[in-house]
This record gives sequence, C-alpha cells and structure tokens, in this order.
Amino acid sequence: MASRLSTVLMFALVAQLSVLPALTSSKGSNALDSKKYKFLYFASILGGSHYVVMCRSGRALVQQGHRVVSLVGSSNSNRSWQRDADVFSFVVFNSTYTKQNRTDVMDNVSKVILQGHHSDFFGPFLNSANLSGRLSAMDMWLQECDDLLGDSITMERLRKEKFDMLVTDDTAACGPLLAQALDIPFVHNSVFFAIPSKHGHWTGLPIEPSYIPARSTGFTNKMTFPQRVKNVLAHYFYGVVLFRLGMCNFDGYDKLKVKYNIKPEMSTLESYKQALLYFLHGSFAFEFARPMQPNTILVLHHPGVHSNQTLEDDVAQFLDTAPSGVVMFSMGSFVTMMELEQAQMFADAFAMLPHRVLWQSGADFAGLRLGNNTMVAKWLPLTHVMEHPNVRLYVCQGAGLALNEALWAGLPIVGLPLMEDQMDNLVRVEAKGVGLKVDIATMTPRTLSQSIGRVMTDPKFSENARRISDIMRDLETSASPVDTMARWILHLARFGGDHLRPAVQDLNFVQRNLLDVYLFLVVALALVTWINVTVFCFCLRCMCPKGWNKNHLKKE
Ligand SMILES: *[C@@H]1O[C@H](CO)[C@@H](O)[C@H](O)[C@H]1NC(C)=O
Ligand SMILES: *[C@@H]1O[C@H](CO)[C@@H](O)[C@H](O)[C@H]1NC(C)=O
Ligand SMILES: *[C@@H]1O[C@H](CO)[C@@H](O)[C@H](O)[C@H]1NC(C)=O
Ligand SMILES: *[C@@H]1O[C@H](CO)[C@@H](O)[C@H](O)[C@H]1NC(C)=O
Ligand SMILES: *[C@@H]1O[C@H](CO)[C@@H](O)[C@H](O)[C@H]1NC(C)=O
Ligand SMILES: *[C@@H]1O[C@H](CO)[C@@H](O)[C@H](O)[C@H]1NC(C)=O
Ligand SMILES: CC(=O)N[C@H]1CO[C@H](CO)[C@@H](O)[C@@H]1O
Repeated sequence: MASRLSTVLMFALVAQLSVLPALTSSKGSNALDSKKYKFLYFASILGGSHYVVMCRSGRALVQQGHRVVSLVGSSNSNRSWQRDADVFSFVVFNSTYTKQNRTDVMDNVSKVILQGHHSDFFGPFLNSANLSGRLSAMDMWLQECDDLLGDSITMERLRKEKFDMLVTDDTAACGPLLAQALDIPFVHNSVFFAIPSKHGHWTGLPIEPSYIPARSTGFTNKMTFPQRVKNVLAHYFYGVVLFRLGMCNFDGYDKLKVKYNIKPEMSTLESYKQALLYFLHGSFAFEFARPMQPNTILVLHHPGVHSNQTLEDDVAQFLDTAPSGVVMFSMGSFVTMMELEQAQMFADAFAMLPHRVLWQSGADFAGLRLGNNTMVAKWLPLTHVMEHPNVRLYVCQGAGLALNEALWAGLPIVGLPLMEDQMDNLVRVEAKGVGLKVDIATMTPRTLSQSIGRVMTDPKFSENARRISDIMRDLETSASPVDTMARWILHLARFGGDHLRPAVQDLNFVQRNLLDVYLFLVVALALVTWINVTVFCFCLRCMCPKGWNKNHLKKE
C-alpha cells in the first residue's frame, strides 16, 4: 500500500514536472480515447521554422488516426509544405502575393534587420518605421489574412469540415480571427519563450519587474537598484506604449473583424486571450526560472527525435578532417539574403581563424572571397551537423529554436542578435557563460574573429554548454516534444481548456495591475488623513481661546 502510494506520489510529481495529464489512466476514458478528431493547422502566413515545428505534432496526431488539414497560402513555396503531403490534407487559399513577392518581402526584411539595432530597446519603433509598405512582412501577413477571410470558397470548405480545433502560430494575429470565423476553439504555438511584453498580455503570465527583465534591456534576473528602476519603467513603457506598436499593433486585424463581421465587439487582443492553451518553446535549463500558468506548456523542440538526415559527402569530409575543430555559421531561415559587402566582412573574419568554418546560407554570393578554411553550403541538416564531434561552436542570430538546438548538442554560442527575443536570449547566453554576444552594426572582421577565438579556446564556455545540455536532457520527461504537443492537443479536444485557463485573462490592464485598487486606497488614505487633520485643527481652534495665537505671537 505504502509503495503503491509512493508510486502514485512519484507519478503525480512526474506529471507535475512534465505538466502532462495522465490521459489514459482512468477507467471509462476508452470511449474518449477511441474518438477521432479533426484538426486544422495554420502557420503558413509566417512560414519557415514557424510552420515546420508546429506541423510536427500534426504528424503524431495523424499516426493516431486523427485528421489534420494544413491551410497554406498560394504564396508559400511548395517545398515547405509538400514534405508533409503523405500525412496531411491541404487547403490552399489564393494570396494577393505571388511566391516571388513573398521572397522579395523576406529579402528586404533580411536587408533591414541585418543592419542591426532592431534588437535594441527602441528597435520595435525602428522596425515599424523601416519595415512598412509593400515590402513589410507584417503588411503581408495582414493582407494574406484578409485574402483568406475574404475567400468565401475556401472559408465555406473549411466550415464544412467541422473541425474540432485550430492549431495556429501566435506571431501573426490571423489565427484567433480564423477560429472565430469558423466558430472553433484554438491553441497557440509560439517559437519563442515567454517574451514579457507580448506573452504577458496574451497568456496572462505574471511578469514581476523585480526579477523578470523587460525585453531588450540587457538585464538579467538579478538586477541592481538602478537597473530595477529602469526595468520598472521599461515594463510599463513596453506594456502600455510599445505594446500597441510593431507586431502587437492589431488595428488592421480589428478592421478585418468588422469587415467580415467576426465578433467585431471583441478586440483582436481579447480574441488572443481566448486561446485554450499556449505552447511556448524552451527549457528552464537555459531560461531564467519564473512562474508559468497551467495553460502555458513548455515544449523543447530538441533535435533528438528528428535527425534522420544524412550529410553530403563533401560536407562530411570537411567535418571529418578538421583536427582543430569547426565553427558552424547560420543566420536561420528568416535571413534569406545578405549584401555582398556584409558577407565579405564575415568571410574575412572567418579567414583569420585557425579553425574550419562551415557556413550555411541560402543566399547567392557571386564574387565572395572565402578563406581556404571556409566552406559555404546552401542547405545543411543543421541539427545533424551540430552533433558532429568536430563541430565546436555555433555562430548564429540567437533565435530560440537554433540556440536550443545548439545547446542540446552542448555547443557554445557566438550570437549576433537581429530582432525580437534574440537580444534577450543572448543576454542569457552571456549570463550563463555559454558564449558571447556581438553587435552586428559595429562589428569588424577582427572583433568577430576575436570573439569566436575566445569562445573556441576558453574551455569554460564549452563546459558550461555541456552542463546546460545535460540539464536540458534530464528535464525532458517525455520521449519526444512532438508527443507532448499531440497529447495536450488531444486533452483539449476531449475536455476543453476552461480548467486550465487563468481568470487573469478576463481582467484588463488596470484591473490586472491593481491600479484601480491602489488608486482607491491612496484616495481613501488621503481622505482619512484630510478628515483627521481637519478635525484636529477644528478641535484645536475650539479649545484654544480666541485670539490666543495673535496675542501669543505679539508677546514673542
Ligand atoms: C505547387 O502547388 C500548387 C497547389 O497544389 C500547384 O498548383 C502548383 O503547380 C505547384 N507548383 C509546383 C512548382 O510544384
Ligand atoms: C484561385 O485563383 C485561381 C485563378 O485565379 C482560380 O482558378 C481558383 O478557383 C481560385 N481558388 C480559390 C479557392 O478561390
Ligand atoms: C508582386 O510582384 C508583382 C511583379 O513584380 C508586382 O507587380 C506586384 O505589385 C507584387 N505584389 C505585391 C503585393 O507586392
Ligand atoms: C531605418 O530608419 C531609420 C530612422 O527612421 C533611418 O535612418 C534608416 O536609414 C532606415 N533604414 C532603412 C534601411 O531604411
Ligand atoms: C528516415 O529516412 C529514410 C530514408 O530517407 C526514410 O525511409 C525513413 O522513413 C525516415 N524515417 C523517419 C522516421 O522519418
Ligand atoms: C590557407 O591560407 C593560409 C593563410 O591565408 C595559409 O597560411 C595556408 O597555407 C593556406 N592553406 C592551404 C592548405 O592552402
Ligand atoms: C527597399 C528595398 O530594399 N527594396 C528591394 C526589395 O527587394 C527587391 C528584390 O530583392 C529589390 O529589387 C528592391 O530594391
């Protein structure tokens, strides 16, 4: 009995740690288990890694006999989604943008963000100023949302399917609108860990500025008094002012709600908060410890489960025959191009190194002069390369997905933050001693090669990275992140999400921050003080004889 109890306790503990409900353990759930559900997957407006990581869980659901339909736009390259053609059904909506238009937009976004400064404190201001008009990714997402909601044939087809749930990416605000238009619940997937100025609002995560740094401040979880003052100011600045700008400017989406009569009385921000559950990406091996909500689930898309890729012969030989180690360089799938001048700066930095450099880039560099230690590859199975014993460092832009993959492989990092969460990720890289941050706007070939050289030669960095890797692996309680996601999605399909959704989601900014309560208390305190003082003065005047003050003063 005691051992039974301890087993149960252990199980409860494990379930707590993994935050995984025991879905199949209770009697009477067989009927629930055997029911098959229909899911709609939608992350194609963002595309790239956002689409790929989200769709992995769909594969697991299909294997269990459920139906998954993936909604893609005509501007998405076929290559990105047709690799799932064996498991998913697809619905393609007509976009205003052609495939070439989408490529142009991403090329131009790359050009702007590669100039740096977009991960600075005022970066989001610059972002919205520079990335506007026909070449703006945000405008493209909004237009494609308009295209989709206005495409009555596609919408009718989707309604007829009677989906049980929408699984969508949180970066563009189209998901909640689509769910409301189809009148189905939805789950949000994020490729980020909790960004205070975003997920704090969207998921109701508690953000205490005493130890949770606001984005792009450069602060860690341990702040001095002046830093805490700045952090509080930044917290309200981002929470109130900046939250309405950049990717959190929902005005266009609010207009779409009116245009297509999709619950126009509920704002897009309120619609976001209707998500049943949020998948955030990351692990506390690398994040600063902080509280989460019951409906925010950490999923680490670690490469352990999907490295079924083989290396090209020339790449394999380049890696195998590198006695002094290899530096891996990739700026991720969002950076689709780089000006030759900047590429040359990287090439010159790499040429100064005594190590080999493997550079992954989809861009064409006609006329680039490479050092004899450097190899450029159009495409690489990155996670596979990271596991190669001769690869000893990862140089990247610091996006969460790439960083976590590198840390899983135990690689130290040199990061050049470009936007969004990347600055904050690299603050943690430095705080945890697993690498260095380099400013892309001011770097020279010499400063970059010096930073790389330092991280390659000082064993402290790789020791720390190895330790993070070990903790990361040990924290993973399910065999695969894909299964974790699939199980949670099924849990919601069976039971809904009300039991997990914190009531903070129904409070507005003033209520949530108790500003009304504090205002009331201050006014009440002021009133009580005023009444006391008035009564005291009144009594004083009554008790003292008339003219006492004057006579008293005259005597003085
Ligand atoms: C891409 O997919 C669309 C829709 O299925 C199809 O019409 C088109 O011919 C495909 N293009 C290529 C290059 O395969
Ligand atoms: C998309 O556009 C093509 C060509 O304009 C048209 O034939 C097709 O019916 C459209 N599809 C939808 C779903 O509206
Ligand atoms: C797409 O590209 C075509 C051809 O370059 C151009 O005429 C059109 O304006 C572009 N559309 C958008 C939405 O950028
Ligand atoms: C970005 O905006 C800043 C200030 O508005 C401007 O100085 C800079 O030239 C812009 N960069 C690009 C690439 O448009
Ligand atoms: C791994 O790759 C092989 C060959 O490409 C393929 O046959 C197999 O199905 C793949 N396995 C998984 C789990 O994707
Ligand atoms: C590569 O270049 C360096 C200096 O640029 C030179 O010292 C070295 O001999 C070269 N190695 C080969 C194999 O050509
Ligand atoms: C403003 C800007 O950079 N525009 C560029 C967008 O991308 C296309 C194609 O790469 C270029 O031709 C434009 O000059």
